[in-house]
This record gives sequence, structure tokens and C-alpha cells, in this order.
Amino acid sequence: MAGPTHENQHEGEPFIPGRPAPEAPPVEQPTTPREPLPPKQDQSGPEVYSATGEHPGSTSGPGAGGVDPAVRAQTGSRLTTAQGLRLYDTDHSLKAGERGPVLLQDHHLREKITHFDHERIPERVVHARGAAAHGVFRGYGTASKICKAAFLGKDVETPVFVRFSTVLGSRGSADTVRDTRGFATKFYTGQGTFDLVGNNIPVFFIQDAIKFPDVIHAGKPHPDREIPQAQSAHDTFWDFVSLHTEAAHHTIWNMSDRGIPRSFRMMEGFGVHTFRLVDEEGGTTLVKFHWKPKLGVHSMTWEEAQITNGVDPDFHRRDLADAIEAGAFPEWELGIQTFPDTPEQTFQGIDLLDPTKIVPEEWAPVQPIGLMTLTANPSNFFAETEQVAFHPGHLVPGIDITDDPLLAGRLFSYIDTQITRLGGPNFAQLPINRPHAPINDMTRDGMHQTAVHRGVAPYRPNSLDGGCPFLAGAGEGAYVEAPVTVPQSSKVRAAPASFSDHTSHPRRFYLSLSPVEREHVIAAYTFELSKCYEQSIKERQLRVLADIDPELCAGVAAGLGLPAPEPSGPLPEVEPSPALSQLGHTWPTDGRVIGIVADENSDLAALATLRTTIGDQGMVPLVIAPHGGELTGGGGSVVIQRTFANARSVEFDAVLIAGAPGTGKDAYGARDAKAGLHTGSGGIDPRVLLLISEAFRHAKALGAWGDGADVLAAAGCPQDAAGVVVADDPQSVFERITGLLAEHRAWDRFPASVG
Ligand code: HDD
Repeated sequence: MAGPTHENQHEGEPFIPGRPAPEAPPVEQPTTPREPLPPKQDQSGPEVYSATGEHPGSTSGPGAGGVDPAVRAQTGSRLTTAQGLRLYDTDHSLKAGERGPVLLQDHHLREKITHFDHERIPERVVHARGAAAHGVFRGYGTASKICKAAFLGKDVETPVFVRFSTVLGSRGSADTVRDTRGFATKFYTGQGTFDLVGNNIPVFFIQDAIKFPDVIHAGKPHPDREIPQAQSAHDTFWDFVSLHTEAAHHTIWNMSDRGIPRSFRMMEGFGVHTFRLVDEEGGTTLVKFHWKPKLGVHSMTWEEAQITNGVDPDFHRRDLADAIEAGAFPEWELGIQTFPDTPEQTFQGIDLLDPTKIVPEEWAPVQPIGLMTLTANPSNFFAETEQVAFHPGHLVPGIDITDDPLLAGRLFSYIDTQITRLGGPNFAQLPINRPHAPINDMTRDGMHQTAVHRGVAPYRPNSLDGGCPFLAGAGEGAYVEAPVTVPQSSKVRAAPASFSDHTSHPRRFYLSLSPVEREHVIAAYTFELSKCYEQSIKERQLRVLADIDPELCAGVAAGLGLPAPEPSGPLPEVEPSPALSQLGHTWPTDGRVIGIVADENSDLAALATLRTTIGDQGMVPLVIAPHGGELTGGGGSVVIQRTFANARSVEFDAVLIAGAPGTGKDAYGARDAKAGLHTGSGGIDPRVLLLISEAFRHAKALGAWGDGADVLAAAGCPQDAAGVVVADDPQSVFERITGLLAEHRAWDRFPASVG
């Protein structure tokens, strides 16, 4: 054993005999103990939010500027056990001699490993994969006439926490799979927490919650081999939806571009069910909630989504966090469609209690009632994103439920699931779940109880606690259910006749899309069904499609190499709803990512100026070069963000090629081979050609100046193709590219064959 020397003595600590000689610390590790750095703004813990509405990103007020020491990871300069005992070594187990057996008496080893063994909790049974952010909601006051909820009042600011998710995949699955996205918002209002637990698709697979285990069992991986992960392209999913035609509407949304969003920031959100708003006088209005993203609704192409799953499985999570960190705060307007609360609860023949139906926005416009801005990333994924517990039954005065049978089951399921997932009934005490309204309940004890309740009488009525707590009246903010009349009827396990129309709504959706979007729908059904092994499932699904639209059915049948069946009867007459198409609008270009391929021959001075222009317009310029570090040349130097080895087109909304100054084709041919774009043999680097040709295939804007035009040509992109811009100077290329980005993609590049 090495004898003790003063070299293994930590600064300020006593010498400890027998302690193993320390390893030389890596140079970058600090050597002098110090207090932790002050927390960054976005690291403030949830419990420091003020009940008056200060949100984590705010710079003033009680919630600002600090973190409660109890929620920090490091609270002092010295490592301790969970009991506060200081430690002199945490890297070696206690052994009988350096080469001897480990001793059971090593309490630190046991504590450290035991805690580690229990670090994981069960993932959510659905929506396991997600990402979240803090923010603030500001009411416009426009809903106040029909809803007494205080947080909807004019300029009232309410902290929010929003979690986006996929439905089917496990916690570690890829982000850009074809799936519905969850869009769950927790409003920490002064009257109690309101959760709006919605999706990016306005309808659901089932009309009654009792079928939720069925649809999820069918969508999840097959129970024998546990494949495929996070996919609906498999036999059990299509077996179920082809037999269960009420799923047809949700399924066609999944097969459309809505199933593969470009970003969480570019998704709509929907409350799905019809809710009931209550005004100050007790009057009620039926509503559907909508979130409208300020950046517009955009999607990936299917090939892009698949490549991204491999190249960057965290694409959506990263995109959200990066945007917020860069200060490009995503925003959504909350809107409502309103309907009179009649005894029938229908609107223009549409049953408002049926969650497989929508009301077209042209019939009932979405009226904006507030703005949500996401301003801060979570500080700790587990504590916040993983432990947040949403529940559609978290309501505030002014917002009530309806008799939608899907909602009824949800009102039970969400609390119930947290008991398994979060280990007991006290999950509301977790920092992220704590309401900002004062709590004065009489629930007691249970697993993970962290409150130290005072008093002796957690019951009512009591005299021992002075009769406290007292009940509130509606005038004092109590939640009083709207006294709606419950229909007199006999008990049945049945649905109303209005729930049996399963084709008119998917048909309206299909007919409302532009030709290119319809082509994507056909391609998606074809892809998914081609992954099924059972022929009978494909044939049955074709029969479902025949009843939606013959063109859709024929397209999918042709792709599968099967005959297209005839519809089972006359097709329903429907009016298209143009609002359902994602195309035909222009949108802000904030946060769009522009890749610029360059090498040492490029005009670096012009490139540097272009980068500044792009950044000034709120977009993100990323220089892609043959190597990392910097590009230096006659015109100056430019920092490189990506290399030919790690850049794929999926990351960029547009790709530009920075040519050499004042040159044409001949000059390009004369380029210095070792400078980059060329390979040693004089051809263009194949990774650049792949990048450009993929961007072209995915209908992205492409631009080049100088001899960069030759690279476009070599990658097979005709200069006169839609969305391809060639000009003499970078600034004119960029101006035209900005116009294209506002439309998201160069949709005319591949004229659709349908429609
Ligand atoms: Fe659900 C999670 C959205 C129907 C049972 N659901 C969950 C989440 C979202 C939705 C966004 C993730 C929340 C988070 O980020 O923590 N669910 C919906 C929508 C539905 C819907 C929009 C239909 C309109 N869900 C639904 C039904 C049931 C559930 C019919 C059960 C009867 N959902 C759950 C759950 C989850 C959940 C099992 C899993 C984790 C959790 O609740 O907290 O209880």
C-alpha cells in the first residue's frame, strides 16, 4: 500500500491515512472549491414563480433572479451524502486493501448505488417521448363576455408549462416519426391550475374512452417481438383501424403532412373535445379550443423525416430548445370556435359531442382570445418535463366539460396513471405540478408526502381547527359546475346514431387538400400498408378508402399492386374547408435555417456580409465547409458551423452555394482542387452533391452565385426549376430566397399528378 503523503491531501482537509493516492486531475477541472455559479435565468425552479403571474423568463418581481437553494443541484462547495455528511472520496469503494474485496460496510457505496438503481420511473403509457418549455400566456380579454375565467382577462399574464410529445414511441424513440403530436399546456392561474391537454390533430381515433386500450394496444409495437418502435406502419395498427372505421378521420390526418411536423413551433394544437364556457351570469357557450402558431403550420417531407430519424433523432427537441435559447420565442394564439349551447349540442348537423368530427373554420371562425409565448427551457428534464402531470379535469371557474364520452374516460385516466408513474397520490406537490394558487386541501399522508401539515382536524365539519377551512361561494371563486340538464334515459352501452357517420369528415379533409398534399396522403397510405404482411388487412383498408374517395383508393391500390374496390354506396356530398390545407399562405421566416456551402475559393468577404444580413432578419446562417474551424482566404475569414461530413439537407430550410468572386463556369473548372468543393480527382465532393440533390428533392429553396451555379448543375438541379435562384451576387440571391421561405417550400417543383 502506498504510504500516506501530503500529496493526497485535499486543500483545507485533514490528511486521511490509508486513502488511495489521487489520480492527477484533468487540467480543465477547477482545483479550488467555490460556491456554485449563480443560476442562469432559465434555471429558476418552478416554485419560485410568483403566484401573481411572474414567469421564469421575467426579469422583475418575486420570481426573478434566483433559484431556491432547495431545487439546485449543487448547493455548496463540498460533496456530501444524502444526509449531509462530507465525503473525502467518491470514486473508490471501501476495500480490505487496494486489491482486496469490497466491504459491505461501505455505506456511501450502498447509498450511491441504491439511489442510482431507482433513478428511472415508468415512462408514460402513451406520449412517453416529449419536450417542454416554460412561458407565459396573455389574455386578450376577448373571451371575457362568455367566460369568467380570470386568466382570459385583458392583459392578464399567466405562467405556463407546455409539453409536446409523440404518442406511440418510447422515451428514447426518434422525434420525426409519423404520429400524432401531443400539445399539453398547464396554465398556473391564480384561481387554480387549468390544463388544456390537446393534440396537433383536431379529432381522435375513438369516440368512447373505453376503446383507448384497444387503439393503443394496436398502435404500440407487436407484443411478441416488440417491433416496430414508434410506427403505425404495421399489421396490428392497420388491422384495428380498417375494422374500426370511426378511426378513419384521425388516420387520414396522420397520413397527411400533419403527421410529420417540421417543428413543434410550427404545429397547430387542438383541445379536440367541445368544452363549455360559463360567463359571470351563468350563461354557457360551447367551444372548441385551437392553438394557431405564429410561424404557420409546416411539415417535413416523408423522406426528410426518415433521414432525420437517423441523422438527428432529437430534431424536434433540439429545435425547440435552440430557438428558445436563441431568443426566437415561439408563439401561438389561443382561439375558440363558439357554438350555442342548445339541448341537441350540434352545430349545422355536426354532433359536438363526437370527437371524431370537426366544425370547418369557414362555418365557425376561430376567434383569438390570447397569446402564448414560450420563453425558457426547463432546467432539469426529469424534474420538469418527465414529472409534469397533466389532467383534463384540472379546470378553473368559467371552463366546464361536456358529455363527450371520450372526455369522460380521460377525466378518470390521467389522475390514475400518475399514481403508477409518479409513485403515489402526492404528485401535485412536485415542483412542476404545484399550483400557483394557494392550496388549502384536506388530503393527507400517502407516498412521498412532502408537506408538514399543521392542525389536528383535516376534516369538515370541525371545531378543533376553528372550523377551518371554510367553503367559498361562486362569488368568491369557487368552481361551481354549470347546472346543465342531464337527459332522462335508460342505461345503455350504445352510441347515438349521429356517431355512425365515419366517412364524410375524412372525405372533406381529403378534398380540402391541395394536389401535392393529396399526393403525400396517397404515398403515406401506400408506404404504411406496404409494411403490412397480411394481404387481407391491405384489402380491407382499401375498402375503407374507397368509401372516402375513389382517387385516394385508386392511388393507394396502384402503389400496392392491388385492384381498387368500388365504394360500398354513394359518396357523401361534402363542401371542402380550405383552412385544412397547409399551403397557399405566406408566413414569417423567423428561425429558418440557411446552409451556405463554401470553401477557400468562395468570396469570403461577401459571405461574411451575407451571414450578418441573414442573422439580422432573424434567420440562422450555418456555413458548411470541407473542414471545421475557419475558412480563410484573400477576402477575409469566416467561422464554419458544419462540415461536409456532418451536414445533411434535412437540417436546412434553404441551401446556398457561395461561389468565387466574379467568376463563371471556366473559373470554377480551374479551382484549386485541395481547397474543398472538389475531390482530389477534380470532381465535386459527393457529399456536397448529395446535400444539394436531397434539398432539391425535398423542394427546398436553393441558391448560388458566381461559379456556385456549376455545383447546382452537377447535382442535377436545373437553374430554371421552381425555387432555384442563381444571381451574380449573394444579396440578390438571398432576397429571392426569403420570398420562397415564406411559402415554406418550392411546391411547384414537382407538379402533383393527382387533382
Ligand atoms: Fe391522453 C397522455 C392527449 C385521449 C389517457 N394524452 C396524454 C398526453 C396528451 C394527451 C397530450 C401527454 C401529456 C403529457 O405531456 O404529459 N389524450 C390526448 C388527447 C386525447 C386523449 C388529445 C383525445 C382527445 N388519453 C385519451 C384517452 C385516454 C387517455 C381516451 C384514456 C382513457 N393520456 C392518457 C394517459 C396519459 C395520456 C394514459 C399518459 C400519461 C399521462 O396521461 O399523464 O392517462
